[in-house]
Amino acid sequence: MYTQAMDTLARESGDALKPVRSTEEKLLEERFDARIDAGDFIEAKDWMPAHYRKTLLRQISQHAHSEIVGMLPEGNWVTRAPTLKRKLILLAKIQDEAGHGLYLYSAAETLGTSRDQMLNALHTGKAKYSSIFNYPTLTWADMGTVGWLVDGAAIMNQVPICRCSYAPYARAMIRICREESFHQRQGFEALLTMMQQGTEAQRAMVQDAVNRWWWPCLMMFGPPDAESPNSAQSMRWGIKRVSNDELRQKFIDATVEQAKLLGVTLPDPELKWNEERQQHDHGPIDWAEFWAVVGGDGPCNQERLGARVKAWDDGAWVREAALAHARKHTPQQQAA
Ligand code: FAQ
Repeated sequence: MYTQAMDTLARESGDALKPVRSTEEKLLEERFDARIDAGDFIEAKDWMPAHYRKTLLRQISQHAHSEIVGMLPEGNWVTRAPTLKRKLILLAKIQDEAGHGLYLYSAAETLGTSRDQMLNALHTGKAKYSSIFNYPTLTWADMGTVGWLVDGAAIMNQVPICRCSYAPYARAMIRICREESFHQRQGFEALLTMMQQGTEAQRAMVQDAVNRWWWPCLMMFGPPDAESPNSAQSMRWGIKRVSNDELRQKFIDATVEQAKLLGVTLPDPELKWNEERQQHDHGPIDWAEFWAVVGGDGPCNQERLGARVKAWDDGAWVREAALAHARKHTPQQQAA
């Protein structure tokens, strides 16, 4: 399910493998490409190439997994929020993220896979989720920084997906982006409060959190365009509208100004405005760290996956009870 392999392959010259397609399929694909070129949205019941379906399933399910794994680093702080107001905001944010996971799993289900299959892929380590959630949240300032930077990066990436060619995904993203916007603002506001009304120690805590989250946030956008195997086809199909590097650059340019307002320093000595490009230059990103985290070797990968698997196992009785309840209320049962 998560590979990009085509189902029907024929060996041609040398070792190259090419999909076998009937004339009818070729026609359908031409019609599909024309719809994409015309900017049409594709609905669940429309014909679509198998590879388009697989690419969407991969991206939407990874996105759904990211939302529910993303609840864990924040859940860590619910019992330690400094005031009742902050605790309520944090709880609401975490609940929103559960909701985003549900919209996204529902959108992925329209492509013909079950939620159980997707969750099984997550629990067995076959499916990915965003690298960012494999970093620890060490202090209360991390909660503000996750809101400001992680949600900020998420919005930058997700706004263009509101125009994704697959309509159920695009519709889910519209609501998600509205809520992410609130998440980003509450994070910025929490940090601003600490920077403007806090003690010297609290300001240092904010700077330390920004130092730890900055580079992993830049990695959230994915590998550089030249090393992104999925980008070209996803852009062709209108699944992705803006490239990894372009989104990363837009995020940097927007965040530099916000950092000035906050009074924090972004931890990159090479970050500077380039008058000619009208964009900021930045220092090199440690892609070896990114791939290690994506490959399962980040600071919290085992803890995060372990927590998800435990939640699934501990919830078995709830699922069984819900099924038993649903069976009791089926029309056949009521008639008996
Ligand atoms: N982490 O060829 P590309 C959030 C993988 S939600 C892990 O460029 P693509 C809300 C990629 O899957 C955050 N893996 O791939 C929140 C591929 O592997 P595959 C999640 C990554 O798909 C906030 C390989 O590298 N957002 O934060 C990452 O064209 C706060 C090659 O990469 C989304 O999922 C990564 N960062 O572009 C919640 C948005 N980057 O699958 C709680 C939707 C790349 O071939 C608290 N997704 N990889 O084995 C996307 O826009 C795209 O999927 C990209 C990757 C841009 C993430």
